Amino acid sequence: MLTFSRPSRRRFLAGTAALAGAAGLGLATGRAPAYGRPLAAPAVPGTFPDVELDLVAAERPTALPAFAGKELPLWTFTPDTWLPVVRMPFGARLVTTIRNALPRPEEHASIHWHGIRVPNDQDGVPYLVQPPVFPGDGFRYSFVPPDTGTFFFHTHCNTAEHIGRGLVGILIVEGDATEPYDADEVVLVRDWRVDVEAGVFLPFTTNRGAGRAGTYGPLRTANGAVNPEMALPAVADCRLRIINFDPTRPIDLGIEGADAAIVAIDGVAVVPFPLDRWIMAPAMRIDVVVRSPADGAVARLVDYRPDDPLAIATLRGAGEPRRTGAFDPAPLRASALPPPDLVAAGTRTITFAAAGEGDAVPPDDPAFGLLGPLCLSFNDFWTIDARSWPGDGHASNPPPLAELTRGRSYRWLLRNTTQHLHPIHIHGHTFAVLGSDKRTLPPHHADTVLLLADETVEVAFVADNPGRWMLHCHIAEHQETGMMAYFTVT
Ligand SMILES: [Cu+2]
Repeated sequence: MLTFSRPSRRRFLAGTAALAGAAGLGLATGRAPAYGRPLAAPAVPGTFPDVELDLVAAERPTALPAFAGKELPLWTFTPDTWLPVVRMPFGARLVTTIRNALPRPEEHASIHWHGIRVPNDQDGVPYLVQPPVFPGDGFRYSFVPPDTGTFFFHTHCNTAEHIGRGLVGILIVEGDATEPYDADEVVLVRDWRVDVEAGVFLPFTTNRGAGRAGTYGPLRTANGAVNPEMALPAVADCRLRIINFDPTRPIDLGIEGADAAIVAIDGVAVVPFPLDRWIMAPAMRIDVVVRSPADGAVARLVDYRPDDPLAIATLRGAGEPRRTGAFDPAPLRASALPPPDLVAAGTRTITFAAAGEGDAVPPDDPAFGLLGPLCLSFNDFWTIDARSWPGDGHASNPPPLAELTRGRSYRWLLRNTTQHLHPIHIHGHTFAVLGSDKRTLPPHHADTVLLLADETVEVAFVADNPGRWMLHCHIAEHQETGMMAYFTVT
């Protein structure tokens, strides 16, 4: 059995001095980067032919490597692979047709382009911005992604089951590299709610899980395999696009046996800093540059969150060394996100809480059918500003959480009063993360901001994208049991 040392948490804890020195609202920000090179100028979109993407959401029995030879009824977007990875040049238009061939009547499926600042009618949230796409029907999306980076797409209803059955694709908008890396790989980390012996899915959601941290899967994988070995060129600077696409489980990611730097968070470039440990809750991404091991040697991506740290994937070097000299990862191109005006910004605290007094503690009975085919949830365990999303999925929209003025900046204090963590995802915009009252965070942007237990994180953004936009927890069971809201920009 593998054992791992535990790197220090020092880098992530906000000490008294850091808090005392922080500006503004007294939140801790900033961390000195360990590598010298600054971000390059933003990428300039080029002129390219349209990128055509044809998706058919359907049930396709699939024997992933992790399933020990058993086929399970995955739901996927393409017949070729359970995990389509679309790479497109910056400036091209993505034209997607989706046909819904899911096997259950009323199981609708539109596509949300997570992290991409699309026009509102392309955002894929059923009822809020487009009609639901029922089995037998289709829909066409057409937009030019305005940013480079690592994104993904998925449906936006009954997501605990849709994600649980595998329905996801990766979208990479290229053009952010300043010099070529020696490799560029996707590492999608997730559980499966699978009984491997029996070759069956376990219930995708339970009341007990939905009212607490969520229902974890017992089968932990990267790219569909348990601790897969990934071959990388030896002694090379390799880009890994690491995506947590679990419905529920956060990981505390680190690396053993190699130098590695975080170069982007949620697709947005950051000045490279060492990957020590980085907590990634569902939907969060980091782009990492790792100096791969020598020929035949290995390094490991590790989740330090369990009591016994777990190897997520093994990186094996192969061939002649590609690099010499000290590790100094090439930075990416800076984002062109609009900088919020922090002085003129409208400010507000938004509170994420459990419904009722104290923590949400539902009955312990197993809950098959907690969610119905219309993304119905019959339980309200969680609230945003004291209000649960109504218990009928997206079908009847409550009043908006906030009505924002187009072009204005906003500073939000996202306050978690619960003992569980919540990754809060914003649609149509990207947050500048200003600081936390619990941790020292590097300056960065994110479309999915992690709130630890009892943590408050300050974010800011320019409300420059008109429409109706979701703000919700990306733990699928929390989203579906109340922790979901929307705001308007007009
Ligand atoms: Cu949550």
